[in-house]
Formats: sequence, C-alpha cells, structure tokens
Amino acid sequence: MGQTITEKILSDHLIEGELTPGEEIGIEIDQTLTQDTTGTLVWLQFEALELDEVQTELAAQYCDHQTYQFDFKNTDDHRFLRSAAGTYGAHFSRPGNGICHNVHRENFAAPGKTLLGSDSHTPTPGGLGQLAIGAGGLDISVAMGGGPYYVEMPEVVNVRLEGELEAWATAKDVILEMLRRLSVKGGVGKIFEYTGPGVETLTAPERMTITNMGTELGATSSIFPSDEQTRDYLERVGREDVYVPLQPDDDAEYADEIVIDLSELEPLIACPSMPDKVVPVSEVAGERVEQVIVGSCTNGAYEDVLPAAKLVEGREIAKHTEMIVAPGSKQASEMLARQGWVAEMMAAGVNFSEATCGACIGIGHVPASDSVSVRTFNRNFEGRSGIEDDNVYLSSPEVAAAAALAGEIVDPRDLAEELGDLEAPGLELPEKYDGSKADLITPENAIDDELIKGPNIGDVPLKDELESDLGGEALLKMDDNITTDHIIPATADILKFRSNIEKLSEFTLSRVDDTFADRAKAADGGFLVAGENYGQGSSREHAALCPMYLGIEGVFAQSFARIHKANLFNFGLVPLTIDEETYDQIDQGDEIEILDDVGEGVRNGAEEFTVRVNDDWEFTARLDASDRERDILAAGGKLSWTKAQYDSSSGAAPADD
Ligand code: MIC
Ligand code: SF4
Repeated sequence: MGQTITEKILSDHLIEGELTPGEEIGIEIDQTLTQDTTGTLVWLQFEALELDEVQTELAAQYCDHQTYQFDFKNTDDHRFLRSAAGTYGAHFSRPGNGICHNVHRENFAAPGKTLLGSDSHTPTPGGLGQLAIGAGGLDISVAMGGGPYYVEMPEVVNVRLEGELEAWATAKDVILEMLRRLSVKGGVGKIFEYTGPGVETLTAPERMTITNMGTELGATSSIFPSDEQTRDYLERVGREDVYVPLQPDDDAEYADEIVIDLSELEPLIACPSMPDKVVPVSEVAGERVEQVIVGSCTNGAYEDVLPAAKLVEGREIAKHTEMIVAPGSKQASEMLARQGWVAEMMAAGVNFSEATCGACIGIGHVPASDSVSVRTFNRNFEGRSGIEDDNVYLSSPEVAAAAALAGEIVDPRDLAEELGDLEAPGLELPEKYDGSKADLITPENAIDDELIKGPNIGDVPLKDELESDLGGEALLKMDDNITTDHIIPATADILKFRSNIEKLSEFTLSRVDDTFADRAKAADGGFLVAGENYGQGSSREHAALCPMYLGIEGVFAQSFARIHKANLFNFGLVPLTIDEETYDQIDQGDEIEILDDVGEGVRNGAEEFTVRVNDDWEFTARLDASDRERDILAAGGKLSWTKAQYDSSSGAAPADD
C-alpha cells in the first residue's frame, strides 16, 4: 500500500510502535525549537536530567515572546537561555531577532526532517514538507537528550486543494475556511496533508501561513509536499542544499478527504473571541476599528508585510485608527527598511515595532477598552490581547490594511471599488532573503559555558508518586474550549514569572475565577471539571505544572486538547474523561472521591474508575492512557520517571522497553 507524506517521514523516524491511528508511536527527533517563555523550564529540566549536551542534529533557542524586557526577570531569562544554549550546544537567537517560527523557517527548517518545539505553532515548516510538532517543554528536554518523542499516531486527512486564489483572497483565507468548516477542535488527533492541483499554485510562505494556523484546529500537525515551490523558497533563503522532494504515493490512503476550491474563497475574518468564528468580511463590514496590527508567526514574514505596505503607500490611515507593523523576523524588518517600505509605512501613519510576539499575547499595544482590533494573528481568545473585554478580529494583511485605511472593517474589494485606484497587491517574494545573521549565535561561537541563573529562576517542582486514595473538592467547573490562556495567562504582568513556579501559580485560572489559587491552596488538593477540548491553545506546560503545584490531583473533562493532556501526564495530574450527562450533574463545590485504588488502577491498566459525589451519587470516569503514560503518572510525572530510567542506563535519554 502506498504511503502519505506523513507516513513516509514517520517510517524514516520510527523507533517504537506501528503507524496505526490511535496507537502510540515513538519517533526520532532531528531538530528542536525552544522559545523564551517555555525554554527556561526546558533547560532547567534538561539540567535536572543531568544530560551533558544536546543530542539532536540541531537545537535552536529563540528569544521572541517578551523582548521588550520590561522587567529584569525577562532579561535574566534571556541571559539564562543564552548560557544554556552555550553550555549544552544549541543555536541562540538573540532577543529581537524574530519569532521562533519565522527565524527557524528562514535558517533551519528542512523537508523530510522531524522538528519538535515547545510552542504550539511549531508545525509552521510543515509548509516546507517538514514534520513539525508542538509539545510540552519536558518532552523537548527529553528529545534534546536523544530520547524518542511519543505521540498517538494521528489520522492523516487529505485536504485536496483545487483551483487558484483570486485577487484579494489569500492563504490566510484558506486556513480560516478550514476553521469555519471544522472548528477549533476539528483537528484533534489528526494531521492535515495538503494535496491536489491547487498546491503548486501556492508558494512556500503561503503554505506556511496555512500550516502555522492549522494549530488552531487542534491538529497534531499540517504538512504540504516538498516540490518546486519548496526548492524555490529554499534557494531564496540560501539553503537549497537541504531540498529533498517529497510527495504522497499515488495510492496513499487517507482517513478522510476535505476539498477546497481556492478559486471560490473570498476574504474571510474570524470574529471575537475564537479563531473558528469565521465569516466573510462583508458580513461584519462597517465595524469601527481603533487598532490594526500586522505581524505574528502567521502573517509577519517579509512577504506578508509587503502587501500591507503596498496598500498604505502614498495614502494615510484613518485618523481614529492606529496601525502597528511587527515583522516576524529582524531579517524581514531589515529588508523592508533597505527597500524603503518602512519609510513608506511610517509616512502613511504606521508605527513600526521590533520583531517580537509581543502584542499577540498582550505585551504592548493592548487595545483600548471595548474597542475593535483587527490583527493578522492566529488567536483571539478573550483577554489574550491584555484586556478582558477585547474585540479582536483575525484576518489577512490585506483585510487588515484595508481596515486601517477605511477606519472600519471593509471587504478590500469594496474599498478598491470605492477608491478606484487600489490594486490587489498580490504576493511577491524577494529575489534573496538577504538580511544579516548577526543575531544568530552558533554553538561554535557560544558565549557562555555555564548556566547563569538570576534570582527569579527557581527550581522545577517535583510531585510524589501517585497515591492510592484520591479525593477532594470540585474546585472549579468550567465550560467548553477553556484555553491555556485561561489557565495561565501570558500577559506581561504574569509572563515574567515563567521561571518562578511558586509565584506564577498564584495566577492559575485567574481569568476564570480570581479566587481559585487561594481556594486551591487552602483546600490542599482537589479537582478541576471542564467541558470539551480542555486546555486548547498553547503548549505551555505551566498550565499543568501550576495546578499541580497548588495541589490539584486530576481533571475531569469531556475531552482534552492533545498537548495539554500530555502535559497533565508529564506533571502527574490524572486526566479523566466524563460524559456530558455527568458533566451537567457535577457542581462546583461537590465533594469528589475516587472509590477505586487509583495508584493501583493506573499501574494495572484500569480504564474506568468509579467516582462518588457528595456521598450521594456515583459516575464512571475513563482514563485513556498508553502504558508509558500510566508509568509516568504513577511515578508522579515525567521528570521523575525519565530520571529513574536514565539513572539505570547511560548515554542519551532512553527509549521505553
Ligand atoms: C501562544 O501563542 O500562545 C504562545 C505564547 O506562543 C504559546 C507558548 C507559551 O505559552 O509560551 C504557544 O503557542 O505554545
Ligand atoms: Fe508568538 Fe503569537 Fe506566534 Fe505564539 S502565536 S509564537 S505568541 S506570534
């Protein structure tokens, strides 16, 4: 039987298991990516595992999320990361050099290779035919130590693209259309593989906008073939030597097929406050806009900013609207500056920011209260922009620039008709991506050879082995689609404590209930209850680690997001699935007791546990876990488990037997 692209790459990297959907597989990781807000824990855990140096072909550490360094704590984190990269042999990208996904695709991404990153948008270079997966930090530490990465073999879904995009429709509209059709949980347990005649009409950067935001579907990853477009991009970034062609076999079998006719797509927009609330732009036209931002790892590349620059060139943006451009990489900023585009944008009234994640997680450019912000980003979860009552819309750079010119949401086709001389800018790639590499420090040029820890950098807390009796209060009952931004917000006031778990845990679930952390501490244990897709969004393991630190023992949810569920196992919290009826029946404040011996059940493969509520009624909760996940849970988390395994072997972090 023929193979899909995913199966080809996985077969080449398979260490354990079989490529049967739903089964756990262990794969070899070629490259890792870490960033500043998840990277500190990654390296602290790498240190705790007593590993000497990075074992993967390549490891890259980026400083991209909080580059304004409002607080010495951020600067200390960056210095610690530089010292860790130097000590253990990783590339180091200095603060301001750009967003990890952008800098990685420019410098390191390679078709056919595997990439594991401690950021949920790691799948970005899937647009170059790389199999790239986001994971919790501890999984990255182990992979950097040479251990396999374990993941449930996803179903591979064929997204067949037909036709060609028309003027004003963009790659962003392709992924917004996917979100419109499938929702933020439509991709859980899946890899989307793009095929069909429409594929060759999309350049590699357009493909990377699609694979980047495939994360919002909850997908394990997204991938395109590696073809002439891939070679073309790699030539332009000066790395044609890593090109290898990669296509699915003609008789490859997919679990499902979705067909998108590119020629039928129109400009789309995601409405507040979920990336799947997608409508045609014309449906929300007329909404007054106070802020527009072009940037992020989805649409912040040189070729994303350029169309916006062309649209505002020689014009002025609306007086009541602020427009900010934050390119995805310093290389993009440098090229736009050399070509005069920065000056053109400034003359039109645009402000230019350094290359950073920044505003995407509420660090800088927080919108005014109860105002509309149109952004080219990938997420618009409520409050993520830094203010609770935000109204963030997600769109292409073209739609964003049109909104800045009109001062309201407008279909750019209508604006073009109204103005008469506004042309669809289309997509233009530079002859060469020729920015300087001054901010990228190779392992050979490392600055430090020992770890430098400032006062804010704490230890990684460990949990004891799983107990037999688990019981406590249902401390918080939450709705569907709770994001990791709800669990541990990433705004500037909180982000600075990412390496200080004691302090960070005070903010746990504060966006849902600001009494939660105090109540959890006082209760000394207890449970969380949630609806569908609990923990969607980012890879931040803090969203499991902080509840663990506060004594939470387990989470009852109707379903879990992939990375967060893995993080719960990694930090020894029991993720238990319940049905809708049970969810409806449980109330916050209920006393919950798991009647079975949990420690023994987890070790012995029990899939169901009987749970008693208020000494009054009972329900059954399911534990869906591989043998390896059960061992990790029983040991009190992955750090203790890996350390024990590692102590009994030598060399790289070991695979399971
Ligand atoms: C995000 O987009 O939510 C982040 C901030 O990049 C996170 C990583 C983090 O929380 O540090 C992600 O996507 O994993
Ligand atoms: Fe940064 Fe936003 Fe991309 Fe996350 S989604 S990596 S915060 S730009």
